[in-house]
Amino acid sequence: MPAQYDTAKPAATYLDDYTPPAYRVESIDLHFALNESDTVVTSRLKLSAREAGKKMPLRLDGQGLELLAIEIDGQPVAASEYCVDAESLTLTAPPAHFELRVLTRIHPNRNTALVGLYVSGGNFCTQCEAEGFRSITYYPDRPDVMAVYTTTLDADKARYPVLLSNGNRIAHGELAEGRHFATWHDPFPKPCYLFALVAGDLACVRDSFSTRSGRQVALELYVQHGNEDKCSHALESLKKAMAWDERVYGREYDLDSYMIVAVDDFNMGAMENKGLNIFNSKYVLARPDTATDDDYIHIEGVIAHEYFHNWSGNRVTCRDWFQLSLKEGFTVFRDQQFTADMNSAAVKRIDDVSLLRTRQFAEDAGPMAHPVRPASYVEINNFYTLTVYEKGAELVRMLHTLLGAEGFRRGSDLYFERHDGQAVTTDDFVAAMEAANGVELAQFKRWYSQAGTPQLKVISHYDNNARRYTLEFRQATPPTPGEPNKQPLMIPVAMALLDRNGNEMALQLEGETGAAARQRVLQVTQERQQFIFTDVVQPPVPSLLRGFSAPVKLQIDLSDEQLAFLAGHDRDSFNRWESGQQLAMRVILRAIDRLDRGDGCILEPTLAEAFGRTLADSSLDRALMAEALTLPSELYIAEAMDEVEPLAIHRVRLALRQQLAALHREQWQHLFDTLVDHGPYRFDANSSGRRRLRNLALSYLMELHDTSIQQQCHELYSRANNMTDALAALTTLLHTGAPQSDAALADFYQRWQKDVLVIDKWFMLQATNPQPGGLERVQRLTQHQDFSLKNPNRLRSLVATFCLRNPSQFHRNDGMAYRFLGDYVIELNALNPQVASRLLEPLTHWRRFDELRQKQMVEQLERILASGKLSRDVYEVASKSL
Ligand code: B3K
Ligand code: ZN
Repeated sequence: MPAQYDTAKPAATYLDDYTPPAYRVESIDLHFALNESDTVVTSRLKLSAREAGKKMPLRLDGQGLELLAIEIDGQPVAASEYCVDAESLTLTAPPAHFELRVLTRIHPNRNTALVGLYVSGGNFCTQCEAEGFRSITYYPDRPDVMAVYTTTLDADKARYPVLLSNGNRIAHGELAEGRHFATWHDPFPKPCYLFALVAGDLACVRDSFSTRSGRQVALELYVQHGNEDKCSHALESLKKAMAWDERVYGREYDLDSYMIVAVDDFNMGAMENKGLNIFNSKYVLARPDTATDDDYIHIEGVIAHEYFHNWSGNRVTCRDWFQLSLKEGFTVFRDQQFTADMNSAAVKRIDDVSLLRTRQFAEDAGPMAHPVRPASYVEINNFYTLTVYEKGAELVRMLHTLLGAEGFRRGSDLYFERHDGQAVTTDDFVAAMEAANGVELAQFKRWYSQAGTPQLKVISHYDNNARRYTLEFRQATPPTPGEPNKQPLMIPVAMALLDRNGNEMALQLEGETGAAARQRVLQVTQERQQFIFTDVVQPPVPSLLRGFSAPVKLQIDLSDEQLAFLAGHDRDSFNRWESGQQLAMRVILRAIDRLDRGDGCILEPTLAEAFGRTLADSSLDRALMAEALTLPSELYIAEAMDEVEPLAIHRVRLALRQQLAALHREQWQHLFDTLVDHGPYRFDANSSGRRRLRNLALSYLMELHDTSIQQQCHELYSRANNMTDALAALTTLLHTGAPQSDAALADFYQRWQKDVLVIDKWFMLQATNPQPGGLERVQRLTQHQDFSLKNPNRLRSLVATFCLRNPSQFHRNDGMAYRFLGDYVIELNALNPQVASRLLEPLTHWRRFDELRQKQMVEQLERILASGKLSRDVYEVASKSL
């Protein structure tokens, strides 16, 4: 059982309290006698005091462990020499060098929190990050204690033929009573959060990779029997990632084998345990008929992310959990670069920025706002956030922008060289960037310690006579919990000025000499700052924050016409897309304002024409065209409103889609008819871009509720040879309330009921259905035989998806959906605190809504807090939200 807390407040941990560990662990030798109900863990630690001559107590973390025996250098420890409580074992006065042997018993089959050692699908697996190792054995469970591991697994041979742990297998053999064993040794010292073991009956799909220095690495992918034909994409992605890291970062793999195990019950996406990654099967398994193009992209990205951690995370790790972004922000940046290189760079950037602006900006404006390097936490698992991951990646990207690709590479080389085998801080990372480039980044570092999204306001002025153009920047970061006053940040603004034909003008800053560039990066460092461009021969249209060069909210005084001009002309694909989105956003917000006046027409001519031009532009990349023709999401529109009106947002966005569908009906139909691919499914940028645009066209057409289009859509569903098309067709049938939808939904279930990942999609597409009666449908689905609270994927695909991705149904007027969410948080709190606390997120944003909704949401938060024994995870989020 996870630790539970009564009304007594669990304590916070502070960055400022950091002290180095009192003891070093030279090596750890583990033995697991594996049984589902009772597993006995024997650990032998070689310990030495860090400061010789200074007698210090040794505190080991441990949770939910039954202590069976404890010995120092072969002698039992007297009861007076140690003490045990619910969270630790302390040796009061141990020797300076000694061997500690501890025997504990745990119960993997009762582990519903999926932290530590647990059972999934009849197999044993582990999840130790951040603090799961303490549920396996007593140990200094902190990342700055790095040790060499030797691990022996001992299990029933028939049930668990495969026995895996980190590193290289050094011994194996038979034991009495049908058992067998395997011993693994990992030569690289590592923190315990990277420990892993797997025991089970699994199929192994093999491949190999030869490194640039000529070493052969065995690649092994372990999956449930029957899934062997869904492994090739993951293995190909892994090989691409290994080659890419050699090429772009000069990083080579270091062990003889790289293993990945796919499990169905997993709290998050995947885990980078040294040499033995454990993955949510969702990010491994793919076959054209079971996985969509998005799944293919995500699998490639997550496989690469975990692989990249081998250097950014494992070889160089974090000193403490406040430094989490050291490995996560950097590794997300690396996986973003990789995905951009493998696919469409522009689409990748658009997707990442959309995620950041809808979810991270909301986090940064809410009660859980925290800096990329937080200063305190109650439960570290609550800090695996969009801020630490996505905003953290933006900070690394800004360094890349400021230093240039080569300077950044010099910095990363120095970082890896200086800190290989160490546990370090984000300051160390920036220091390596500074030292390698001879620059000073003191002000830049504020990005790590200051929470909140800066607002960057720009006022432009053109002086016709003097031919001068002025950009005045004003930056301000709104207060966040515990941080009332904010300092100015260093904001890199990539920019160009466009002339009336859309050409980039030469940029000459006042007082500067030398060749004039056509794109440059301005460094905004003060609260108010002016940049004056000279010899500007005509009034320009500014293209600012190109590629989204800083995670800020840009506000600029452009007219609708100027936005439309940029949407048609900007050479920076991100800004081109962005200008169209801003234009659509203005139209939507104006229509929401007018809603009470019953004005049915939402579409304004500037937007209608901009859409028309995009639709007619055959030179545009298909995937980018699809991005440009997609209206801002309901979540992003909500971000732009002072008081969020989810029902109005949905109504207006839908009406706008209907009007765009009707106005451009012929073009949509033309796209649908001509983008059809007849051959077998191929996953590449071109074919997936075509599918994306074609399915988008279909979804617009379906808003017209025309029977012949509905038939075409149903036909696409029935005949599709791939999941991308089948799912897109089924989703739009259902979400537009087409008469074929019930039958198609039933057909889909019949066809895929044995494939859990596809059935997750079946739950998900119903959870996002915006048709009236959403809550009732979801409640009925919770009674479905395939729904389970214990499987995080299933729970997320129905309950979390409904609450987060179906805003108009979730925020219904009577508040019943909030109560529904409250019920699940309370129930899950006891089973799986990590998943429960994440589920809570939509309620934390209550301050953004009208008074009635605020009251209803607060009621649920209070009910959760009063519901009895709360996990630290849920307690922290619920209490900070009020
Ligand atoms: N490092 C893991 C996340 C662990 C989350 C623990 N609550 C996966 C990743 O970011 O690669
Ligand atoms: Zn990661």
